[in-house]
Amino acid sequence: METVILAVVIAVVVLGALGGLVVGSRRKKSLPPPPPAAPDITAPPAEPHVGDEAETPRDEPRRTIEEVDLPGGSAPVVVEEPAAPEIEIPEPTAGRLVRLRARLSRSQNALGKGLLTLLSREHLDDETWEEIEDILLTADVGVQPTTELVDQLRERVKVLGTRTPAELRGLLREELLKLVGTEADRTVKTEPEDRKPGIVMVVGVNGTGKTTTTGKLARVLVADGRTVVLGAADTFRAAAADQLQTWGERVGAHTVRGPEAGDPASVAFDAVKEGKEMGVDVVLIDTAGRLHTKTGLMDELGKVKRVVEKHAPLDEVLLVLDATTGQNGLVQARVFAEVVDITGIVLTKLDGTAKGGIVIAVQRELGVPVKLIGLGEGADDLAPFEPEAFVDALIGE
Ligand SMILES: Nc1nc2c(ncn2[C@@H]2O[C@H](COP(=O)(O)OP(=O)(O)OP(=O)(O)O)[C@@H](O)[C@H]2O)c(=O)[nH]1
Ligand SMILES: [Mg+2]
Repeated sequence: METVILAVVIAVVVLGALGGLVVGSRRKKSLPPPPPAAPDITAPPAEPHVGDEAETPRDEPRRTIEEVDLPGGSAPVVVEEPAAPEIEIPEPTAGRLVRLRARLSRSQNALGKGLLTLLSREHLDDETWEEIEDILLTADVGVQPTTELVDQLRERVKVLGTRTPAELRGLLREELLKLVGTEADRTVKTEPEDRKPGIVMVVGVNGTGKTTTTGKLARVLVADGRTVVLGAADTFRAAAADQLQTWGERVGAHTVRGPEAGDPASVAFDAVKEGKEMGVDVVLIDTAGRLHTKTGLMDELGKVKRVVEKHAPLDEVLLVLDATTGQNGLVQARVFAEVVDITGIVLTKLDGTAKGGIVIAVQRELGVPVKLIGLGEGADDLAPFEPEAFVDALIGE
């Protein structure tokens, strides 16, 4: 009899402990599932009940306590809503070049200061004029524009007679502005009058800053209240489309992408198609970097343009040139211009070079204006090109 009482007590204690675990698990979800109960050989065989046969056999795998859906909302949340990406508000575009001017002058000042110092010399002999020429050539202004500038300056300095620093600065500013040009229309054409969306394609050799520029430009447009679709027509690398998409997501712009190593022309075509369907204002197409010397790749670019133009003519074809590559940029520019009609130049990385004179040289080469300049890796470090602000940055204030 005593054994029976002892067995009952043990059974009650075991059950109580189990019950405690269950209750505990309601409060604290991190508890591990209980160890499987040892078969109680001392307990008396339980009376059979109706429906016992229908019970789940004991040796079948069963849900652990952790998996049981408990009342009271303490069950683990299985489907987690992905956090909506935070949409950034890009900086306003007005006055960007003025804001970024310090970046430009940091590397360009050598040009302006050097010229002004030389021009202030008491005797402007041939040697001094040669030094002035050298400075301009080093800054990548190019031979022809340099000659013109020096001839003009020589003439005007002679007429001027005595020279104050302010006068010299004024002369230099005027002559540089003449070379840079103040007449050209430098607006990036994104909104044709008769249809939507505007179509912009970005081209250039490897690593010049095409994707970055496309992303920055999307931000500029969004900041100005436009809606944008991005076309990832760089199908060479999967990472390229990801890179563009990341830029798009930051400002809430949709990115159209295709399979890796797919046909870039068809991605570009689809991007415009989706842009039309979505009714957005502008479609920006990023293309793969390609060496101007590889004819196959250049032909492919021509095809991208032709295929997109089944929708509508391109409003802008922007050639992205890395300012630090200097004169080599001119050769690239020439070849790209032959394959796709370039309508504007973006000069990137002007924050890291004293070769700002390339602005003058490349415009001459193509007869196409510089429309945008890149002044850093930051998301809003792209500025509309303003000749006055640029020249002021070159020669310092
Ligand atoms: N300092 C500076 N860096 C820049 C500027 N524009 C782009 N870059 C950097 O240049 C590098 C290349 O930029 P991407 O936009 O990937 O160049 P890409 O032309 O798309 O390159 P591919 O697609 O490989 O041909 C990145 O590290 C950019 O951050 C700029 O204006 N200033
Ligand atoms: Mg790229």
